[in-house]
Amino acid sequence: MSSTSSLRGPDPDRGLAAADLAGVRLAVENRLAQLLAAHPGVPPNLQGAVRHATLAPSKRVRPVLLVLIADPDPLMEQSALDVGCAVEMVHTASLILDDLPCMDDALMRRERPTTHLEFGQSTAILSAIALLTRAFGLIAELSLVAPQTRTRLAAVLSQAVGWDGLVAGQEIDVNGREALVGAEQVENLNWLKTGILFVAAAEMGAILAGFDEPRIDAVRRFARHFGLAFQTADDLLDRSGSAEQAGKDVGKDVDKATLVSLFGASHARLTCEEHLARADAALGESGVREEPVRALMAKLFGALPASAS
Ligand code: GRG
Repeated sequence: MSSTSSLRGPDPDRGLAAADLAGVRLAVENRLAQLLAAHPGVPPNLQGAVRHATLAPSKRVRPVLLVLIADPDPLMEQSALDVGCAVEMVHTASLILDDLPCMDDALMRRERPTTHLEFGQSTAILSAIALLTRAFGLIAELSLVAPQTRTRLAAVLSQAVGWDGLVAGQEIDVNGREALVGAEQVENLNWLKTGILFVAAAEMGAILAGFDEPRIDAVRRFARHFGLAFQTADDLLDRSGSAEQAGKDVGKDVDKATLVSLFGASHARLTCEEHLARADAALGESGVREEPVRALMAKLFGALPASAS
């Protein structure tokens, strides 16, 4: 792999955690760009749409989390990065589909016009299918990972995306929001739309790291609370942030049932903080190297949008 793939930070003087976080994120960006480089046989419009959606500015939370938990030795760096990129491809596919006129009808995503606005709806849908398919191909092709581990990774990702996972969350979001009445139902939607892919990413990192079941269970609990906090913060941003700050349309959820619209921003903020505290406790139990993961959480939640009600 190229020298840009090093997981060590570019500036060791900035301290190990900060350096690791920056280094992992850079390595993910570089690997994604390599994986989506020009390829014979791919129609230019389709390639353009895939690159437009995937290589746009993103926090890369899921792959970074996966690689931090996998904490790979130099031999396993590329495998961990590829699994992280597979999760990022699935996430990007979900964003492309979510933005379509028949779903959220969004104009801006990742600081760019949405993929269907730039490339048309048919190419946008096809680019999502291409990303989703490539994600599982990447996992199948991990030559340094044992076949049974590859199968396990693919199963974890497939279960997170499928008709009782991410897809179920989207179905409820698009066609069943009116029926959501209480906090429990809204949190279940947050779990399906966001938490489930966070847990899959974290679990895949733990599998690569060779954790035993109790540690994997702690990693799952950590990522579940992390993901629920993340979705709640996203809802707060939708309510009180700006499009520039978010890099995407805001105010899309004002008429939808969210913790913010049902119970107010102060309550949502409190819920977010509770999830973060629980995530932190589970992280401690998991035996994962805590410093870089805490640095990631601080980066994401350090500036939670102020209460708006
Ligand atoms: C078949 C992959 C697939 C999906 C079908 C469309 C769909 C089902 C699901 C959409 C789920 C969705 C859009 C959830 C929102 C999750 C969320 C919080 C997105 C924003 O994530 P960030 O902030 O975005 O990590 P960046 O741009 O930083 O990556």
